[in-house]
Amino acid sequence: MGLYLGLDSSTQSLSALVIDSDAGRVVLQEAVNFGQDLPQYGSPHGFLPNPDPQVVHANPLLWVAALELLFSRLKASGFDFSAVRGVSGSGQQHGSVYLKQRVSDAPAWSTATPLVDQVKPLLSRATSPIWMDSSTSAECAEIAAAVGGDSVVVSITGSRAIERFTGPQIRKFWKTEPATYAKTVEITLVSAFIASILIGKSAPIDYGDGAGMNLLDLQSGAWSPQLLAATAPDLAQKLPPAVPSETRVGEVSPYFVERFGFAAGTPVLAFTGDNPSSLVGMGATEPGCAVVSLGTSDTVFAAMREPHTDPRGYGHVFGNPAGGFMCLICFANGSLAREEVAKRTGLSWPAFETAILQQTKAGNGENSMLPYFYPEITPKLLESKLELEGSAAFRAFQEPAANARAIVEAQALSMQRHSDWIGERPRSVRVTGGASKNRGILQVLADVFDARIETLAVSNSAALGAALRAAHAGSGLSWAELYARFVVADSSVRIESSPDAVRAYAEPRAKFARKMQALGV
Ligand code: XUL
Repeated sequence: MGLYLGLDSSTQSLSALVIDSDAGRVVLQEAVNFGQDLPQYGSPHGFLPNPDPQVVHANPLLWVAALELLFSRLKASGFDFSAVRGVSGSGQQHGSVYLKQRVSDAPAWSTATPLVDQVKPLLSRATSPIWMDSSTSAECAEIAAAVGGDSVVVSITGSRAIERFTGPQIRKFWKTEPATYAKTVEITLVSAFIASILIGKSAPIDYGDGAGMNLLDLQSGAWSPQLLAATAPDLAQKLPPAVPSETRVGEVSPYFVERFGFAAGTPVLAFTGDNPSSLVGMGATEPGCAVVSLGTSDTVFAAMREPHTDPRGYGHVFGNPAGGFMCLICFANGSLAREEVAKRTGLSWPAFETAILQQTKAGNGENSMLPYFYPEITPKLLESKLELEGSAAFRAFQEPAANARAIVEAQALSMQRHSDWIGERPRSVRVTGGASKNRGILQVLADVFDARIETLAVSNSAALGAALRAAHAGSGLSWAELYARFVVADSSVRIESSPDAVRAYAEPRAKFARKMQALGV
């Protein structure tokens, strides 16, 4: 039996998924929800409330506590950790953790004390800026200016200098807290931080996640001296090395062997970002397959043979964990915006689906929405921008069905517009993430993209991707063999576009484009 464990530390939860690579079976799935299961961290959605909507930080100890809780639950349920042949994982991208002692230089984890208490003294900074933070516009401009403009940043790193990316966040930290920056000996990503906890050593950063820092030279695979210098002093010494995603970074530390019963020497493969991991979990590591992920953030991504970049400047190029590159566009107003509409209209989630499928029509009559309840990444809006156009009741969120359709249509139109630079129009789109269970949303995506929609039997594609990566490294099975066993379409979901609905979106699409132009984005 070849069991492989995949972990995904996302914005709101930490999940585990175990596969049996020989039997082609998902053996278990379990998750810890940060807000519900660890309320003592005061982070109902996984991050710390802040009066400034542009500043979004999380407590990195919450992620450590979640790991310990998740493993305790698995052990209590009778799971035999000693059967695990390899582990990998993924994390929300861009978020950074600041240490005044490297994990490699810290005492070995002791089973006599909770892990959180042993990690706390290593932190130089109590909080971690995460991907939702948009407070670094000044630093982005400074970095771009220092290297000769945004086009230079794009040509080296695959993205413009972007607010949530780690480099601009590090620069802001250096500018605002220079003494603490000087004391910091290691700056790592969420993914590599969790890997470090697991192996009890400082884990390297993989190309998939490392490309979301505005620091990695995509062609050489090394930190770019130009961007390091433009970001903050002595940064080269503070970053772990960047490595290919298939690197074995260590083995599960004795702490986890003793406490949970892992076999000594269980290998750990480099962790990566949640989106690169999902690319694997969706079986989309070869070009030609577009993926829409509907989570806290919505993302659109696809594998790329050669890196090419978004002329509007919103899209990114990251490392593809199976080799080569992937492109990604990220929308911050994902599920939190959908939930906000559900809250304001009093619609339950099933009613939200019925509203779209049965009570409203493609194009939504005279009703439309600019759907930015929060600052947005794509298009870049540093402040919320919520505009409703239509009947008075609709504008007051008192036409629940039309309000539900409006947010979903606006999000789909935005995804389509902002992914047009990827290339060919996709004939089929694979959809994943919590909201991919909502057939109303899937139908709108089918009609806006004029594409067939597929969902997969396993919806946690990031955790599945992590387990598949561990299995690819450990089992000798090829990607094709693993995909044939685990990337299985959900045969109950067959959603095709409807020609009438496709036609009905011509005018809303043009109107959405006009709104974007009016905003200058
Ligand atoms: C991608 C991004 C988000 C986070 C969320 O660039 O910022 O999708 O990875 O987990």
